[in-house]
Amino acid sequence: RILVTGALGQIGSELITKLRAEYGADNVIASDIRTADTEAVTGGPFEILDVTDGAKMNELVSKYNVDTMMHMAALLSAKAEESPQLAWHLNMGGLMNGLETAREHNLQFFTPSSIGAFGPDTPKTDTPQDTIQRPTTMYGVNKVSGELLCDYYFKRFGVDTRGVRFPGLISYVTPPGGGTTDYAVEVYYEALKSGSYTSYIDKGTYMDMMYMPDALQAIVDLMEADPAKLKHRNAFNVTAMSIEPEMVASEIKKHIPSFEMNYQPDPVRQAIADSWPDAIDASAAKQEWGFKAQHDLASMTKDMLTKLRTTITN
Ligand code: VAH
Repeated sequence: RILVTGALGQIGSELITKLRAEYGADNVIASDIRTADTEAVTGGPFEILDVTDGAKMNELVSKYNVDTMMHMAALLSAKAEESPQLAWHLNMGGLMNGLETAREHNLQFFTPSSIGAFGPDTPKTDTPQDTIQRPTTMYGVNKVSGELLCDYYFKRFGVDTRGVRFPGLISYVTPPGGGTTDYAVEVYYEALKSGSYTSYIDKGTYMDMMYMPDALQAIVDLMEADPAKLKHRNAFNVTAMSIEPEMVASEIKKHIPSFEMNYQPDPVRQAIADSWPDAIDASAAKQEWGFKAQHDLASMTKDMLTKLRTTITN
């Protein structure tokens, strides 16, 4: 049985649907600090859980006889920059509780890291799996600390911790809440709603991205991978495309020729984006557990616009 924290979040809400389809609704326990009328809450077991409450987390693992935890609850990069103290408390406190619970109950453990774990001193292109990680954001500091802590729990206590460094994730289901890569999601909504979008990230700013279905598949594949083949654990570089706003705009124009993209960079998020790599190298993930992304910018754009068209007009 799998316990998912942050089940109403950007990744969690879709991860729940995928896991329930794959392993059975009753075997996936969704949890979040709040409740909502969504599939995560209504489609199977759901519990209110504030991840900074380690005792409650522990109780839930016993109650449902959980053997795997997917710890998704976190504050994203831009939000973390607004409230660095809260970010440390939630991102690190929650992770520590997750790892301690995993140690006590011998759980398999997944938590996502991010391209935010890199910083301005990291090689910008072909960013290697093992490289300099000196991020300049609170989110990045949390992610590097989290990677180290997860590796520590594996080496010291034998907890089966696994993770990926996600790039910006794009989806038509749950909007992200306060990340730096959110422009690449918002642009599709605005293209359909108003025919134009003003990007807070400047043209020419390259970042890695991935379509949500590929991200969810990566989680499942990594968790099912043969541990004997894993040389790395926390966390694997994964990416599907390295893109900048103009590329997204011209891809959208193929479907909506009148679409207009404007720019009004937001200094905070632009600085965060500038400190991250342009294009990371995912070869370790490919070699060690067969990572593969199905979608590129063209197929993702087509699918996003088709799917959003039905949600927005309904
Ligand atoms: C953020 N989408 O912008 C997240 C992510 C790749 C960055 O971790 O905060």
